[in-house]
Amino acid sequence: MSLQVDAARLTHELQVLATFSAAPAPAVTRVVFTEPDRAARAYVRSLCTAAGLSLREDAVGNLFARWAGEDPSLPAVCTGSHIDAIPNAGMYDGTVGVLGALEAIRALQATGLRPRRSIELLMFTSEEPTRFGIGCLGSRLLSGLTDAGAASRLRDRDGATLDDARQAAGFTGTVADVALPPGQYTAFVELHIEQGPLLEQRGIGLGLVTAIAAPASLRVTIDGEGGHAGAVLMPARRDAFLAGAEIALAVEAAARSTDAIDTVATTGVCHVFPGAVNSVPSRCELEVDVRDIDEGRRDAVLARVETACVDVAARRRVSVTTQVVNADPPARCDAAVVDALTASCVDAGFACEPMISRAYHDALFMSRVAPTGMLFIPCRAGVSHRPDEYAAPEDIARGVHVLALALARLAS
Ligand code: HGY
Ligand code: MN
Ligand code: MN
Ligand code: MN
Repeated sequence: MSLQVDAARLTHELQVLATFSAAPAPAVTRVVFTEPDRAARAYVRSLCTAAGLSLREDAVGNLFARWAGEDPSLPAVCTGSHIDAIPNAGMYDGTVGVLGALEAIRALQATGLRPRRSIELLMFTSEEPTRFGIGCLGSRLLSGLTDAGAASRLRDRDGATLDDARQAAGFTGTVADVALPPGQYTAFVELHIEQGPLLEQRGIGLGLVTAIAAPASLRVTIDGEGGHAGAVLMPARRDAFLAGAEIALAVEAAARSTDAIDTVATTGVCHVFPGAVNSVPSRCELEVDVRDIDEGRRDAVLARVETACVDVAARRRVSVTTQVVNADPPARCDAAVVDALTASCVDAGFACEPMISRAYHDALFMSRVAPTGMLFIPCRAGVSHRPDEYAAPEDIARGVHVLALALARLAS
């Protein structure tokens, strides 16, 4: 199959998409349902429409763009990723798997291929935890892991509910209808930047993901006693932030305690109240992210953090409450899908190697409802979730080329 990936067009589209941001370039901030997200969604919809795909969106903004196959009654092959971005992020995380998948479809269309099965591009809503505190909200709901009741209890920092936010963005359907019917797809493949340094270090252009690490996140709320920074003497203080600081250090110690390089933990969010330089913090809220490819080891870290919270609470005479927001199992990718990706790399004459994903992805949840695989491309120095995140056009084009061959193979 003489496949032509239009790398220049794709590079341009990624650059246009990056302009829909709440932060100045080169940073990208695109939080779900905010104005930049809504403008970005409209742009992606316009590109999918121009490619002749039939579009639909569900109640939480998952976008489905379908290229009808010869037999539309057959379960489709699905590919996709996300376009939302955490604050001060880069322009390739997720977007390569959305616009790259669109380019793969366009390249296949240009060959005159008519796939037996339909091929559907799925752009997942709210993959990042930024607004509602939990990652992969769209794919969790699609997989049925999160139900409408749990989703209705989600709030952002302004107290807005998921329903408030989605309806304001024009998504007015019923969240209970989001879950995919069984057997909707025969395969799901996500193209994504590695978000790590291994491919670049090894000089390999393509990574075949065999497993996706098990993510967990914890919310820690510390309540002490505030007061005047000048008047409250040190022995009398019950400083909520300092208790939080000890807990954050305990998070780091817990991750290091496993002696396994695959265990990671981060206290990425810290809110201090009332947040005045001359007021002793009365409350501190932490959000903690813990991951490992071994679920038991990950859970042992969570347990150590909980124990540290009890210890700090007693020693510092503060109250500490914890809430596990999510603690998901790791995912193993489907051997047949990995084989299809491997065969496509071989057909195209590209080197590839198996690897694990330390980042989580929508594929982690799609693996619950469809045989799933992921294809990684290198990103410079492994940097991601930073404005200097970068993937070279030739690496992106190579990933799109292999994705296209794999989609054609899976849809035949
Ligand atoms: O955090 C993650 O692993 C993903 O990039 N949201
Ligand atoms: Mn991300
Ligand atoms: Mn991502
Ligand atoms: Mn992802």
